[in-house]
Amino acid sequence: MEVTRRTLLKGTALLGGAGLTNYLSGHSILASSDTLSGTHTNIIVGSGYGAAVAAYRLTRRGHRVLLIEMGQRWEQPGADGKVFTSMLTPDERSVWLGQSTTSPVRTIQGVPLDQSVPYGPGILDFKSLGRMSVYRGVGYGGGSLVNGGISLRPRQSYLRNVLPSIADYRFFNYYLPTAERRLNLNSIRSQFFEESEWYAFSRTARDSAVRSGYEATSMPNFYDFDYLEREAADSVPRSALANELIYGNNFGRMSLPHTYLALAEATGRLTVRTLTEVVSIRARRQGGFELDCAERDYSGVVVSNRTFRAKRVFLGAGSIGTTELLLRSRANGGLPRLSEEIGKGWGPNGNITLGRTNPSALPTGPNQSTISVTGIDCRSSIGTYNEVAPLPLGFENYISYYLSIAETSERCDLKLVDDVPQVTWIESQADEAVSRVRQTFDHMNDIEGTAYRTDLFGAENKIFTDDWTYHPLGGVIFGKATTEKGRLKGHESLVVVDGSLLPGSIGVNPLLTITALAEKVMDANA
Ligand code: FAE
Repeated sequence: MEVTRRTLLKGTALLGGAGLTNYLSGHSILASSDTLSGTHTNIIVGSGYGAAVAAYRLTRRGHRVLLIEMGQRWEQPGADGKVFTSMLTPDERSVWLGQSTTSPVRTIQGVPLDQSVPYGPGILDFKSLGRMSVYRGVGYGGGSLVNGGISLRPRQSYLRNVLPSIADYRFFNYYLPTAERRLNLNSIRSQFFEESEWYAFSRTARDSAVRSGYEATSMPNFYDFDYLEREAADSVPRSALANELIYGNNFGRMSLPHTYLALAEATGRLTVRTLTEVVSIRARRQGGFELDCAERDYSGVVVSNRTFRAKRVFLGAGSIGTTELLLRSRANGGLPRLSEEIGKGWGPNGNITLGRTNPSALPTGPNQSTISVTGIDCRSSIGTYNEVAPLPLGFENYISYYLSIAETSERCDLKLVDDVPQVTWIESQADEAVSRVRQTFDHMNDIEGTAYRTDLFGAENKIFTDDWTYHPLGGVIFGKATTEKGRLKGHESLVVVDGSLLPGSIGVNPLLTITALAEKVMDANA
């Protein structure tokens, strides 16, 4: 019989949990030639964009690396034969340590979309931080497992504004193109886009934008568009065309385990330890660090604690994960020399969502691909970038749904309150972003004779969501909390590589900028 995660899980229950789960969580390391004893030269925390770049660059330079990731390695199929669930049928694989989904669109015509799920270490985390909440991917591959794959360059003029020290010729002409190449970006074929029933929703929104005098552009992605075309032709199993996205894609998604991390593993120098959360870091008097970790089993329960030693640590746990870890390690005396800058410069990247109702002459189609390909670029006029997002409900709903990213100067602090991460963000800090987005779509509604949807975001007839983000940024700002090499001031053998380095607004979806900045940081540290 093939041993899968799920048959092992069953076994875990039979054995009463601990023995087998210890075997499971240690499995990847036992299989490797590396050793747990002694001091590791390099430990990477997390496995999202920044961490994957660090793993790739270090291993390619001949360094051995231990990578510690708090989520699962998503490889083994469940009882339904699939590794990931669709958005319509979530289960214990879908939500990180929770018992209900938190859908970005809460209701349609008063009908709630959230569903109960069994508790487990699933792939998508929804975390309330006070007046702002965040979504984040959890697992080997981080955000690349769940995100929309939209990979855009920031405007140089805006980056110069928010983080001038990186917005130079080399960043735009070397680091961004390098990241684009290594992420395997591609774009939809225009003839397929114009003809496919799966992109009627995008064409309708594109045409409204053009009639409104806005620029509509095609957005690059790491989802494989050749595969997507074959999905449409029914010659391969469907994924983007089968409602798969925010809980993972079973096919087509060229996530980090297929690109950067695959190349790092191919060197034989990368050891991966999953279901292991780094909870605190301590500087050792004799140099190097100790990382205190909690190990979970596949039911999400912490089954053991373990400490690893490293000479150098690369922090890639994301804006929330890395900042939380550093704040805790400073507070408990583990990293006493960290600067007061830790936790500052945080923001939700101006994320606002909204829907518009189209007239019946402008259908959006019952069949919608989950991969967004059209962006409405109003950055140089209004300071918004608006991606046309799908609402794949399986019936004609005439809704154009958007995730807008508004340029904004609002920032706040990320703090630990009773050891729980909280932001000091207050509601009025979203006003600038909402006002830019309202300007963008009031004009479109005027031109099109259309109206906003009031039934998508809960009971209060809310038109814009301004209280959650897919794009948490900041907390460890490059050049402020770190040196210009990404090394933490006060503890320079700790190197930060993730989205915490970027101040809370970059005007566009962040994954490409995070990857490019990690390439720059690793140039100085590999
Ligand atoms: P990230 O990718 O979040 O990886 C951090 C990793 O660290 C995760 O795997 C965590 O499980 C792990 N971790 C955290 N704490 C610990 C700890 N204490 N110990 C061990 N491991 C830990 O970090 N961005 C775009 O540019 N385009 C999009 O289309 C897009 N769509 C999105 C859609 C969704 C639903 C979501 C949630 C995000 C989306 N994003 C998008 C945002 C993007 O995925 C995010 O900015 C990057 O993934 C952040 O990269 P980092 O390297 O900072």
